[in-house]
Amino acid sequence: MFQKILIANRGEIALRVIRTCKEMGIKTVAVYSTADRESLHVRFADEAVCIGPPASSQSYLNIARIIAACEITNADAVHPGYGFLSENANFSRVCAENGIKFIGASPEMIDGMGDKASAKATMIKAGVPCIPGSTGLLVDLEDAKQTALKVVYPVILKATAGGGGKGMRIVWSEDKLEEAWNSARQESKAAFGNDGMYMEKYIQEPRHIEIQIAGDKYGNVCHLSERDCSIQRRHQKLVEETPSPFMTDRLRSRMGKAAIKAAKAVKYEGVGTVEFLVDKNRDFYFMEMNTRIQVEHTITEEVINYDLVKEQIKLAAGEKIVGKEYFPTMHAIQCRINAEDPFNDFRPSPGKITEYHEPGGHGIRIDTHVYAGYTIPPFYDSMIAKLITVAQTREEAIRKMERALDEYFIEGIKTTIPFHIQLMKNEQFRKGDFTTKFMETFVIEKY
Ligand code: MV4
Repeated sequence: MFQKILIANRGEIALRVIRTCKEMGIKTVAVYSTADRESLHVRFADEAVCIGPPASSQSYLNIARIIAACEITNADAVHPGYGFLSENANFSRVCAENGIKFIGASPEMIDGMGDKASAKATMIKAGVPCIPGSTGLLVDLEDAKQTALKVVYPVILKATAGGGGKGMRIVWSEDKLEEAWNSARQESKAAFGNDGMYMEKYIQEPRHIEIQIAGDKYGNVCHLSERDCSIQRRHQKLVEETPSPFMTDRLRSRMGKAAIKAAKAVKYEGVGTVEFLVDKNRDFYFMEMNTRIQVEHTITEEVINYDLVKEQIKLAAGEKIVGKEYFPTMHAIQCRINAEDPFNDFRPSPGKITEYHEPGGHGIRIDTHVYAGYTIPPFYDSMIAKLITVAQTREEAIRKMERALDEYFIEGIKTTIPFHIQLMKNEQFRKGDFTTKFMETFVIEKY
């Protein structure tokens, strides 16, 4: 097992990883930018190294400084959390070259899954259901036209280097194709330095359901059930839950098998997520594979009663999966509490938290790095806390969430708590009747 892990991240996830390391008897090193001196991850780690000024590019994304911090502290592994360098093939490679275990995917895996068209080709070959579309990259506009005629409109153009909806265009008819083709390529080139595009049939009102997987270096893979992440806005997830209200035993079994097939096809090691789109007929399609611990891993932990970060560290150290099947009987929901103004187009609202009171009691979990007197810096992600409820049924988990949101007081800044309070009361949400389009029509009442 590792002696000392450096956490190449900040905020709640840095704290989350430190907590598990402590429980495992592993020493921890925090790294921080000058904007994060007062952050809890700095205080709770055994050691802390300042790695630069506030800008992420000069601190949390600065590979040379993070490797130097590993060397001066003698850390033998790095946990990258999510975001930042967690899916950076170059960082994974540099860690390996310096004899530091990267607790995440290999450079080859990150590159292979990061290129969406080639990831899809791999999955088609492995027999994982994928959305009908182009075979690999589109050569030119003419190729796009011909492909669209076969796929049948509406179609969607996607950037092969994409993610988070960048370089993506829905095209409803041929007369709109040229403009979409040009603007998607331009956007993709600017964002990723790569304008490779592929095409798919556009699935109109899908749900986003993902399967948590874990694989060991001996080729064993298991799945740990699903998470429904359909409630999102501009590709930012707002609420996640498990089980999905749309799930059936049969669908879970089919999606679980497909996720395991996907992971085995690439010899996946560690914890990961296979994302699927699920249409109204419960047909499902591979979208992408995430090679990191995700923000929403918490709800899976609550229903399977297992520490996924601990599992991740053990798998990275070469331990074997104890072949288990999970049959979750509980329901968990997570609300992402962001420092944003929900009455003002979710505009970021950094600043000082003057008063802070968090809910407690049975079935409530809060993962956060904030406290009364803490100042949220304007340089990073606006998520400041994750509020998770777990109960026997979805109905109870929602009621518990309403109760917890009512008890949650964060003063001095705007937060998304009022939005979540309204969402929990929404009839469609309560019925579990939602798709990825839900937020396009959800109206937040101002008060
Ligand atoms: C799609 C789609 C419909 N049809 N592909 C959005 C992000 C990127 N990873 C894939 N995305 C989508 N791909 C086809 N063929 C709809 C989306 C999509 C979406 C997917 C998951 C969660 C939220 C979403 C919001 C808008 C669009």
